[in-house]
Amino acid sequence: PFDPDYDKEDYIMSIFPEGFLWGGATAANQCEGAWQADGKGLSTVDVIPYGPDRMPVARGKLRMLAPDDVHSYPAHEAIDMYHRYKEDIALFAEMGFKCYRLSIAWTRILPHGDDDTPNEAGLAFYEQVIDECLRHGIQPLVTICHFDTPIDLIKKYGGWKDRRMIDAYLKFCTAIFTRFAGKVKYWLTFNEINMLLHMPFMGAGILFEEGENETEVKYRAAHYEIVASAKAVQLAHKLMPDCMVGCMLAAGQYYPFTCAPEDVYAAMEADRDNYFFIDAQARGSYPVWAWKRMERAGIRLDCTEEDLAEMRRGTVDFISFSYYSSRCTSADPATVEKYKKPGNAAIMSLKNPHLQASEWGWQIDPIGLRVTMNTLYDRYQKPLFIVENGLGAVDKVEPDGSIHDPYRVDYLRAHIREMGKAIAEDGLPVLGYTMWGPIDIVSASSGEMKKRYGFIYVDKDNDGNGTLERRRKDSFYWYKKVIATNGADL
Ligand code: BGP
Repeated sequence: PFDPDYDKEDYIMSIFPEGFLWGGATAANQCEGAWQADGKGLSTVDVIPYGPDRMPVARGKLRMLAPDDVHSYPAHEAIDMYHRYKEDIALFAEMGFKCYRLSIAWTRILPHGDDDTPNEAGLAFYEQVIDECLRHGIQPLVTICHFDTPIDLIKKYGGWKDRRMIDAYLKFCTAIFTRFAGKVKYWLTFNEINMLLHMPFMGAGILFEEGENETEVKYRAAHYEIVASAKAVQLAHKLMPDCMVGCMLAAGQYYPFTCAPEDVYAAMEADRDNYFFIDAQARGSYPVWAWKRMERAGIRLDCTEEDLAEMRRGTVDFISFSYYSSRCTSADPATVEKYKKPGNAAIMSLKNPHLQASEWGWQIDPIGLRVTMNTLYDRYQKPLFIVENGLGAVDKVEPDGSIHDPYRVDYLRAHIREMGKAIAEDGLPVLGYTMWGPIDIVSASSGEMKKRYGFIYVDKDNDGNGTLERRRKDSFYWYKKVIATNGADL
């Protein structure tokens, strides 16, 4: 399935370190299904509908809170990994995975978000999944919160608008750290914490009230998540001495649309919107320009001296991030108007005329991954972990059942090559690479099954039809070879 003319002389000694954590990443709400099984409570992602209302709800512009608001739709059952995780993890093991990034659904553990007694069925489920990984020699990398704030905490506190979320989050952390100590070595506190700015409801359970200063609401919530992250890091190190805890950013360097100084400054400022969160989590304080920005915007954080002390004490051990593409911006309104991307991309970016795009308009820039890695390392001087990278595409099942996805191999090969250069030529310390969506799962932004990322095809369409049967795509065998040669044979 890969290029038969591949010149074996290109074989180079692997440039990836021994023990490099090759694998794949999913999120509970996008793969498990069983969205109300065994005591699980409702969370934000359960009430974000499929179709045209999806993004307005994700952005907190449209309310969808009560269960009877929620019309069951295909994404709810996802790919039923709740019952099929043994088969799926065995397929990951067949590819040779060293690491599997999964998230723990908050409301499987604390159905109401801050229950005093955890839901044993939820703990038991994730214990089975984690044990299955370990049985196959696969390191679990657990995302504590992946876009699934409990609905009952939105009703009780207004989600992350309220400081009391910090204690609820730490209750959740205590339950899972206590149960999985010694089994899970790698943890992430919040998935794509910066998405809170762009999709406040999906990212932090925020619903705006009439007349609220939306920017102030978002930055106050960001502060509470940052303090919660710092306290979780300290708690993790206390309960699981040999663990490593990372932050997680939706990354992608901003390029200036031209070399005009105004564009260069605009790109720097746009990057800072997102680095704001990681500066706080990795350095343990807000950069001076962040205070000046908030002052100018009339934003008052609810930030105490104790909060700042917690932030200093609770800095992360590594920087993890998702990378799908670089971004682009301009200071010129006419340029923005002309090149602004259509559709519902969560993070603003102009169309870069030098790049091709996927069917969903996500532009493809492998060199941008190397640029982003170097920027992140220069800024934080901590090990990196790429925990999402992949290509969403429409795959076709041939009459003989085979699925040829050279476009996915091309995308991943090009990005792994650039990651390799960042390691071998730039010398960056990188812990691992868990590409996004090793198995077809529900798209977060579109709620579709049609946007497939996987090495493993799942027979289910946007309308929920299908047998859920799993099939190996050509890329399955390619990635197996990549891992077997520790990245030497791409
Ligand atoms: C990131 C999320 C993942 C995943 C990924 C792919 O923002 O962390 O959950 O969804 O995007 O995006 P999509 O699923 O929208 O194609």
